[in-house]
Amino acid sequence: MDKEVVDSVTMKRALTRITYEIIEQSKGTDDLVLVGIKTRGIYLARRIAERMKQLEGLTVPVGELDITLYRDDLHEPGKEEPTLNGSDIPVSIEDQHVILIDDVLFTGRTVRAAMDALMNIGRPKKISLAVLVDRGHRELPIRADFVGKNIPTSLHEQIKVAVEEIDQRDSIFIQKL
Ligand code: 3GP
Ligand code: 5GP
Ligand code: MG
Repeated sequence: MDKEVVDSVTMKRALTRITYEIIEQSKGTDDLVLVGIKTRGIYLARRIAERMKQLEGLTVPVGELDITLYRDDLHEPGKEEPTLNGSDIPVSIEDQHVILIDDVLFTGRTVRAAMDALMNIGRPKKISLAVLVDRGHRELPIRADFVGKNIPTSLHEQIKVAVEEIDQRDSIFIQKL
């Protein structure tokens, strides 16, 4: 059974807060590059960039990374590593401050793969991480700099993130497996 834990208004508010936090904590935004991770992280990255424009008139480039998990046991931490499927980053990340953006942070393996991919493309001066949901259960020493919602979960649960762009609504659910 699904339980909605974050509604549309709360989700938009969390994204606005993350946007303000990024602006506040970045000393100037000239060197910022937002990079969304595969499906939903990409939409979140685009939204944060839009908010930056609306709120402060800032223009920040947005790129995309497609990191795919080979494992089909999506719900159990597997041993296999996520691999890079493709990337589209429109600007040089050399000496830039890259903010990786994803919907859910779980084991941290996707983010580790994303950092590897970035390092192969260039040498950012800094990489930060923004996630809409931190569901816990890290298997690597990785933490997010900007978090929309901390949602403690059991391994028998799954977080469902819906975004308007592809799911026709904004909301976050917990689903028991
Ligand atoms: P996303 O591409 O929008 O992030 O991982 C592929 C998709 O499966 C993800 O969509 C994610 O939302 C969904 N998913 C749901 N539960 C899990 C999970 O436990 N692990 C992984 N890797 N993905 C999950
Ligand atoms: P990690 O690599 O940290 O284990 O998982 C992060 C990636 O897997 C994210 O891109 C996220 O989409 C997906 N993921 C892991 N757990 C969940 C979950 O419970 N819900 C959703 N929606 N995605 C998850
Ligand atoms: Mg994701």
